[in-house]
Amino acid sequence: MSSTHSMKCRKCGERAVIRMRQHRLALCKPHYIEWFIEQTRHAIKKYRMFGRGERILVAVSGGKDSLALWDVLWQTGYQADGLYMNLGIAGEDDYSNASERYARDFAAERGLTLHVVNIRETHGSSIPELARRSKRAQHKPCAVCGLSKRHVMNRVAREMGFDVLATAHNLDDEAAVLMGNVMNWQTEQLTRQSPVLDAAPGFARKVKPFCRFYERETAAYALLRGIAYIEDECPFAEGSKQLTYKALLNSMEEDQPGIKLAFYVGFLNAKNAGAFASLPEATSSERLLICPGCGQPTSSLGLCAFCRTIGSGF
Ligand code: Q46
Ligand code: ZN
Ligand code: ZN
Repeated sequence: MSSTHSMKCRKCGERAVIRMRQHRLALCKPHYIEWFIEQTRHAIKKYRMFGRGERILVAVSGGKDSLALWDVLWQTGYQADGLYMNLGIAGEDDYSNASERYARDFAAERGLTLHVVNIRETHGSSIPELARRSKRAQHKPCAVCGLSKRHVMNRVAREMGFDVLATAHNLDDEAAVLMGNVMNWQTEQLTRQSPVLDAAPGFARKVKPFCRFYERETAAYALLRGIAYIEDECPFAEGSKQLTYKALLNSMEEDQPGIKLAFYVGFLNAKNAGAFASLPEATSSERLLICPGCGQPTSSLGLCAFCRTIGSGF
């Protein structure tokens, strides 16, 4: 971590391994790990994400954020299984298979249960193949990928009786999505962007316990805990709008430490105070329409976006 050699841990005075300008806080390794876990617990309570008795399914990609999240939940004694979705993305480094190995090794080392869904084995086609066949997404599989991941997560959580679906979106992710929603005035998405999303009956609630962590903080946690994770990004992430927004927010953060957190938390507070309450789409839960193709909740009449794009035979 940068410029920490002379920094001392605020708690014990030992050498600090990380300095967080946005929190005016420097910490040594054990106190950083302690702080990180405590902050996660705080977010879980503050946003009423889940309780001790609930069964949690963590979506793991083999990357640092999701493995860090699973690690924290495991350490804090929550009942959390993992779900790895092999999307069949090859790239130079055999991206999907390589990341699956990281997820499997992580689970095996800790004696945790990992559920694996291989999209091609289960459904006959990989994500890039599905995208090639769909009219909308021939060049960029991300739209098809997002729809498919959501669909599979919902299905597995429902079939296996999980109460909660946890994803490891961090503050950088959430702030970039927020910026995209604001730039395009996507009011429906704005009303639905939340650390907790209640679901239709029979489906799992969606939660993001890391939504207030800077990406740098989750990376530091993974590193300090010695978690082995895939460092490559999905080859299709390159050139995405999300990355553009992330870069913009990071350059603002350079000048104004804390601006990213203020942007996101300010939005949540405004929403909480009813700033979006008059919008027709305002709801904290998914709509109760059910897709006749797959039986999952949808906001449209008739087939859901997934079934319309991929076909209900998927
Ligand atoms: S995995 Fe899928 Fe992402 Fe890769 S194809 Fe795009 S959406 S970039 S999070
Ligand atoms: Zn310390
Ligand atoms: Zn459907």
